[in-house]
Amino acid sequence: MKRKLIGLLLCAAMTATMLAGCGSKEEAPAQAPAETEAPAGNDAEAPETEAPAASGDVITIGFAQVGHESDWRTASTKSCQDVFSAENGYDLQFVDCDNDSAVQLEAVRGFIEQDVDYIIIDPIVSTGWDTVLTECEDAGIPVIVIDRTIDDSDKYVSWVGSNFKTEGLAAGEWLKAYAAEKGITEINALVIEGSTGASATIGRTEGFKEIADREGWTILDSQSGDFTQDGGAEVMESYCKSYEGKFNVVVCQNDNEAFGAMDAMKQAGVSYGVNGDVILISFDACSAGLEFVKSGDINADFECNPLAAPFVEEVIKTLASGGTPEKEVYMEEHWFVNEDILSSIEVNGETQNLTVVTDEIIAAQY
Ligand code: GZL
Repeated sequence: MKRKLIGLLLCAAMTATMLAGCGSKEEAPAQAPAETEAPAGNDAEAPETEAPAASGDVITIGFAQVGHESDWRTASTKSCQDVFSAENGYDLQFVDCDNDSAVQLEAVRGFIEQDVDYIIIDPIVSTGWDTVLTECEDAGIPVIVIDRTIDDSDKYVSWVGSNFKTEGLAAGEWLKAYAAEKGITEINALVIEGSTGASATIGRTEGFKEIADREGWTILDSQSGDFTQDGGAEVMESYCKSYEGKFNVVVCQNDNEAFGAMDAMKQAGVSYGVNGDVILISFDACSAGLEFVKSGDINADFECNPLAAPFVEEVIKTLASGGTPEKEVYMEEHWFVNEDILSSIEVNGETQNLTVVTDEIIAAQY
């Protein structure tokens, strides 16, 4: 009976969402659920509300997570484990897919077999999803996507995450404004990309390249460091040999790659950061990354908020009460810098503030 009811609610929600989705391209960052004030920094705490299991039934959730490759990923996993806990009335079936897409598809099929109530997916790559999402739909199990996007199917109820292209555009617009302030007229950049095929990689690469092309900058090379510290170190070591003395900007698509890149540049005798020869840009803005921004080793860090679980629970509560959740829920994010020489940048015609990193912000970050 429960499956049937959820199946009916899901069909109603999908139909209503598809109708509502047409033309609604508005993208307003999600505020922390009404019951909570997001504390300084960006830790949106789980809302103090009654979980949908108030009826006494335990809600089973299957969560197919990308892996354990970065600080960001650790925070994302913890966010879900904290919200979908036994004391909150959930049974969370968690699978760490270790960056392996085949394992991730198998995990989702396993959740269907287990007949869970909801499935959460953070898709390792953005394609190859329609078949398994159709199987979830046929089984009447609502799917909620977090973080990275699925680009070849819309058979899911909601997606909660970030606009990765906006993050890339913001990094480019900041670099343009920063270079002007510093009297830097020529940009020769090296990019360390995230995991190949991940929407976070695609979006950040696309956004930064759009500004680079507009400003006539040179991107000397762009290779994947797979969002890991080892990957960042390996690529940067190779870059220091191949492009010795030719680059003045390094863009790492997450903090862990930046940690590796710093080690490699140090080894190669290349100075970086606010007082160095190379401007270092990063993404994610985890606490460890912001420590390096505050020390001046990283010039700017573009946040990608991993704390999606409170917003996912809102989607589940809406569904459980027969409502139609938003198809897209954007997380609130900040652009962090070391120096206060710029207060804001223009991204897509919108003024976006820059935040100088403080100890309080670091303490409140993830
Ligand atoms: C982005 C997320 C990325 C992070 C990395 O939303 O998918 O994957 O930027 C993580 O740290 O590995």
